[in-house]
Amino acid sequence: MTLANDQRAQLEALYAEMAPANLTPLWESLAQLVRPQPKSPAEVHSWFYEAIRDYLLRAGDLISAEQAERRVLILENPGLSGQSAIVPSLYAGIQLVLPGEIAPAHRHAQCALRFVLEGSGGFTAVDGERALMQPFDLVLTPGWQWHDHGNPSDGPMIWLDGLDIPTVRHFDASFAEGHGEKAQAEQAAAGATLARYGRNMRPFRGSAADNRPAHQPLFHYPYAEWRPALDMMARTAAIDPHLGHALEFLNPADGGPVMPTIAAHVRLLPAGFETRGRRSTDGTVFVVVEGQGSASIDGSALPLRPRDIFVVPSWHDLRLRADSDLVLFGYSDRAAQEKLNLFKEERS
Ligand code: GTQ
Repeated sequence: MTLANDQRAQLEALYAEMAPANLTPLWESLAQLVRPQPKSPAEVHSWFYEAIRDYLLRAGDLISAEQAERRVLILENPGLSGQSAIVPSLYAGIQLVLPGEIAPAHRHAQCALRFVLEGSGGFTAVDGERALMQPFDLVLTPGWQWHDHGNPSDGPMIWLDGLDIPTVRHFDASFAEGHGEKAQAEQAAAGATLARYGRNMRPFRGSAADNRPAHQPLFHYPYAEWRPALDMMARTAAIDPHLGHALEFLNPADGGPVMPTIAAHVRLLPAGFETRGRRSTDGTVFVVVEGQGSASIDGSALPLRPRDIFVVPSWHDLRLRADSDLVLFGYSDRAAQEKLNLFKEERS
């Protein structure tokens, strides 16, 4: 906006007068508010697993899981300092549960996923049913379901927590409560829901209406099942030049994303493969599961090594290169964006 000096001076005086009345002029900020395309305040960033692990284990010497309620180091985007957010809509943290510990039962409006990075035999119990966690399993805690975490194994359990905390904060819709009991009483045998809903089947009770699950019944997506599925896909399907061999985790109740706000997927890029560029409006958090390679994001390169975590905010061109077979897990706010008719992608 070009303004004559005296016009600018008079306008500034007017703004100063109206400020105590909590009024501001749109024309000074319109171009920032209604942008021609996304320009995220979040930055591309990566975290090295070994560095996080070190700090987390040191925290483990100083505070118990029970004292902390959740002993987690937040992965805070350097462009969103103080906001406990990895992209504007999503949170990521790394949680530690040491042998013998319990992270007490609670529930909250926020949806959560866990992606296991280290340890075997710990569990997340959701509404009284345990999911026994193995490396690279995906475990969900949909909103308002009781959950506690425990670790009867003899090594540390470490996983990535992905939640929609900033989205819930944005809508001023946070509710949470403690359970009262540290750990929930067992309501169902471990693996009961996985057996009923995790194999593309559902309990048969007669009519289709009676068979249809009412909500998201499945909360455990084991590595032992998704990893061979990716391999089989790589042997039998044409590769997507922009995504590699990619599989989305589904809510078996409706075939949609795993939770109302969060979508999650895995992908396999065979050694030597390089994706073409793609950008999308869903800020995405990635975990490297296996292999070595690199990501090129708007032209700058990030090395990729197992268990490192990196974030690609909205509308950044992403290209991936696999030096060895490269397997990635990713979650994003696409589930929310699609409901709001906001999601867009562009492939080059
Ligand atoms: O495990 O319930 O990283 O409530 C942040 C908030 C984990 C959890 C987090 C939570 C949890």
